[in-house]
Amino acid sequence: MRYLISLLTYNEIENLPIITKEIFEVAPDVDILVVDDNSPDGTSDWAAEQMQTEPRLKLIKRASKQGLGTATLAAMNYAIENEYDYLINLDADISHPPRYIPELRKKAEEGVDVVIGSRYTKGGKIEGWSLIRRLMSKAINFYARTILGLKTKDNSGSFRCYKTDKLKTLDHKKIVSKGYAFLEEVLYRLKKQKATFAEVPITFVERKYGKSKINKKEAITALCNILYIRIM
Ligand SMILES: Nc1nc2c(ncn2[C@@H]2O[C@H](COP(=O)(O)OP(=O)(O)O)[C@@H](O)[C@H]2O)c(=O)[nH]1
Ligand SMILES: [Mg+2]
Repeated sequence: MRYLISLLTYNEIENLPIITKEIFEVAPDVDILVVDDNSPDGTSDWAAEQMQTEPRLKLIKRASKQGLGTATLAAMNYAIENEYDYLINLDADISHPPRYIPELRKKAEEGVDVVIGSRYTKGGKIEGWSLIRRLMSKAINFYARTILGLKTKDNSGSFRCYKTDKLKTLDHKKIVSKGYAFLEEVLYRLKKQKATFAEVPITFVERKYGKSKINKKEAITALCNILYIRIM
């Protein structure tokens, strides 16, 4: 089975070298695709230089910051065009420990279309979040589950393994979310395509280096998008 691991990056220069090394340690047979939005900190320069000696590393460099949703779509298209069997996405900030990759793969190869590395299934944990951040994340998940009718517990995290054949059934023109709501929207659209889902517990660790890219405006846009997806 051919696996593509995607890492979406915007200013992740401290994290990218560490996470790529950790991924290749637990999964030496995969390729890693970095989708970088012209990070001012030179994240893509690091990737471009590494690629000269590391053929498993691939790079899509986009002209400007265009959002997590469109970056994920770029990775999905790359996986389809280059005939990978599965696409696994992790946040590049090392919040999603690569040691769980083998468990996601195992579950996927049992025949599940979408395997979620989940903070909210039994055994899942979060390290380094304040009470308020936990409550906000829980509230967003409750909101998305209620509005979109999702049965899965962690719908706002991006640590997932998708079967590429299932991704081919998505109509990209229908996807409205450019930013963070993409995570919920893609589950909703895959559910409509009769995809099967499973959750594998993970311990999420808040980033040590760099800054989160979500801000108030992005968060509000995401909430509005979720509602819009349901009523349109
Ligand atoms: N290419 C790209 N990556 C992004 C964008 N927004 C966020 N990311 C990346 O997506 C991942 C998750 O973002 P992060 O800021 O950690 O969000 P949080 O974990 O919800 O606080 C990180 O690897 C970011 O660098 C974007 O607009 N473009
Ligand atoms: Mg993060």
